[in-house]
Order: sequence, then C-alpha cells, then structure tokens
Amino acid sequence: MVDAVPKDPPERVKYAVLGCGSTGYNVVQELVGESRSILVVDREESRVSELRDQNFNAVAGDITSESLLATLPVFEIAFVLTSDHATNLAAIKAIRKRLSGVHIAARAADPISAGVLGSSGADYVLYPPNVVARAAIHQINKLHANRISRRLHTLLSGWEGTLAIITHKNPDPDAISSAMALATIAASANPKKLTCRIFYDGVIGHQENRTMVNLLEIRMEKMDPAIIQDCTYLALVDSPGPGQNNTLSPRTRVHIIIDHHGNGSGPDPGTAFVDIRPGLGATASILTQYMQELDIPVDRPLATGLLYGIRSDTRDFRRNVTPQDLNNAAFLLPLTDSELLEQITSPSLSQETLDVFGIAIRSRRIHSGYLISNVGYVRNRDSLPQAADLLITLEGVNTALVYGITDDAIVLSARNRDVRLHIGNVLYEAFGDIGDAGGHPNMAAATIPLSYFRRVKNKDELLSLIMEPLLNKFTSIVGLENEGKDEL
Ligand SMILES: [Mn+2]
Repeated sequence: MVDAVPKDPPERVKYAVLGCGSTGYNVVQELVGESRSILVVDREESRVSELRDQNFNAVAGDITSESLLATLPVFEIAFVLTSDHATNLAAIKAIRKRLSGVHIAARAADPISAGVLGSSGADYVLYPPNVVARAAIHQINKLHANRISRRLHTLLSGWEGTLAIITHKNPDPDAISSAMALATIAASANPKKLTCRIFYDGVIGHQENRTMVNLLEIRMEKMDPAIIQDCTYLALVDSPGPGQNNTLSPRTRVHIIIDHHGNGSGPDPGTAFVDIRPGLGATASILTQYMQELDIPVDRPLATGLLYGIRSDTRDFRRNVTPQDLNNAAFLLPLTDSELLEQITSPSLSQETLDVFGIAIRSRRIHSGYLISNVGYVRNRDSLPQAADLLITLEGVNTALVYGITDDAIVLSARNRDVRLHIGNVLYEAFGDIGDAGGHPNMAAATIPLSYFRRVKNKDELLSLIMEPLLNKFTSIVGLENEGKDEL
C-alpha cells in the first residue's frame, strides 16, 4: 500500500502529469531530460508504486477530485492525459477552479472532444493521431531533405567542366548568397574537375547589395551569352526557370534549378536537379539546409551572406517566413560575423539616393492619407523604393507612391499600410496593361517602358506629359477621383 501523499512534499513543482498511461509515461520520460520537478498522479496504485521505484514523485488518486488537488504541491504546467474524455474534462475544471494560472495541456479522445476541452479551459489540446501525423511528416521531410542534398552532391561530384550559376535579374541578397553557397557545395563535392562562375544580369542595385558583394568578396560576372554558351552546365538560383526573371532564352537547357518562387509551367522534365519550394521564405534557406545535411563547413562570409539573404527576403522574418526558415537562420546565427552584417545592413547612402530623398520629400503631395511624389529623372531606380520606405513612415500617410523616370522607363514604387487596400493589385490594375506592375498588399512597383519615347531628351518634361492620365487611373481605382484629386 502506498501513501496517498508523498512524505516530504515540495511546495511547488513545475510539471504535473495527471494520468500516467502510455501517453503520460512518454511525456514524463521527455520531461525528465529538462527538469526533475515533476509530479505524477494516477488512479492505479500499482503504477504509482512502479514510478516511485524509479524515483519519481508519484501520487495515487482521482485527478478529478478537488480535495486531492488541495493536498498536492502547486504546479505551473499540467498535462491531463488519461484516455477518458469525461475524466479529463472534470480534471481540467477542477484545476481551473483551484489554480487559475496553470497552463494546461490535455489529451483529446477524438477531434470533437478536442473542442470541448479547449473551451473548458485547456490551453493546448493534443489529439494523438494528429501529433503522430505531424511527427511523421516532419521526419520524412527531414529524410527527404537529406536525400535531395546527397543527390545534388553526387550529381556535382560526377561533373567535369564549368558550372555557370545564374541569379535572377537585378540580384538581391537571397540570390547572391544562394549562388555563393551553391559554388561552395560544388567546390566541396568536386574540387578538381568542376569550376564555378557566378553570373547576373541587370544591376546590383541597392547599396546594401553592392556592399554585400564587396565585403563578402563575391566574384560576380555580367551575363554574356557567348561565355554562357561555353559553360558545360547551367544552374539557376532564386529563379524558377530559363527566361523567368533572367535573360536566358526560355529554350535554354539548364541543369539545376533551386528556387522558392512558384513555377506556373513546371520545369523542363529534362532538368537534372530541381528543388523548387514555393512555401519557403528564401532560396538561401534551401541552400543552408543542403550545407547542414551535407555537413559542409559554412565559413563566416557565407554564413553572413545566407543569413542576410533569409532576413532580407523575409523582411526580417516578417513576411512569408516558415519555421524552417527560422531553423536555418538559427543554424547560421552563431557562424555569422555580426560586425560584417552590421556593415552590410547600414551602408552609407549614395549622393544620388540622398538627392532623391530630398526631391521626394519636397515634391510630396498628400490627400486623404495618400502621398504621391514625383522625383523626376533618376539614373538608378533603386532609390525609389527607399524613398517610398521613408515617406510611408510620415504621420497621417497610409499609402505612398513615388514615381520618376529613367533612361528607358517610367518607374513607380509604392508602400501601403492601409489594410483595406492591396497596393500590388492596384498597381497591376492601373498599369499592368502597359508595363510590368504588381506586388504585395503592402509593397508594390511598376515599370512602364518608354519604347519610342526613350529618344526624348528632356525626360522630366516627358514624364509630366505622360504621367497625368496614368495618375488619374491610379486615383480613380483607389477612389480618390472625386475628392481632392487636384491636390494630388
Ligand atoms: Mn528569393
């Protein structure tokens, strides 16, 4: 016969496991690794005595009884884990009555009782078949990631010649760091017979990106069709296929595609290696996973680049971020050079960007929360989003639209914090038929090619001529046409 109360009860314990069948026992085993401050309560005296033999603090009793609860030490977290719904429900109610601050995890017998337990005071309800399914998916995905990584490694180790790693147009930190990582994996898989070169088209715009390329000493070459033709293998990173956000012809045969953008048409079945994961926040996240799985050392510059890639593609973990992105970022964090990262993320402003800020601020017009600003002729379009980022922070402004003109296009950049408005859709509706336009609910851009008008010398004048009807379209879509449009 065991005593109903342990001899020297501690005042408080961290965990109480109420109901110690197979689920309860497994929870106890998991908890032991973290804390010895565990109290177990079960109806079966024989089980309690076994637990005591294993040195557990165990009590026999009815977990639904308020008078039993009164004799127990105070606990912070309770697991209510019997296989009987009525018992669990009564236990939750009894705990809630006595100890309102306790966090309760309860086991549900079926999906319907899960709802009842939740509304009766359980903070977390687990339904074992669900947990098993989730664990199975997690494990098999891990295994799959490992297989994919090995397949890439094996493929690269059998190649001979030059691998051209091609980023998307106007490469961003995600694309640049992914290219760097793929080159590192290739060098580790096949140091003797395979050479890597990294190519890009367009410009490496934002100061942050240029600073990144300089500080991390990444060698990137401008795309040249003749050189590409001479390369033995082609890999696309952060771009879903040839001709999609890169200047390759859509018919080009590529050998590797690694990306997190959806691909409408699906990649060419002849592509030797494809890993496209539209759910993920960044391509750098995929490459980080490969390096972990393959156990390839990640040096400081690469870790810094990849972390910056994940951070900037997820807007500092605020957009499209998944637990996997966070895991990969956590893996990189201790390997990064925080000073270097600081230097990259706070680069000096270029003179032109500062000038554009000045013009954008001076020429701003505001009405009903909309700010519109014409910055005129700019050499580099990258100062526009930065100006929009700045202006959207202005008090009373919910939507900011900054526009200007480059040598060959009218460029617009918009930021929005009005939840009723999807600024990407607005720009698409307004300018999608005459240019490239679209984006997210909170940030969007448009580029309208000048075509024949590119020869016009006075770009500022051209802009004011073309812009009026275009702006009218914008203001009418957002519903500003009748009120105060003239002020804009
Ligand atoms: Mn990306």
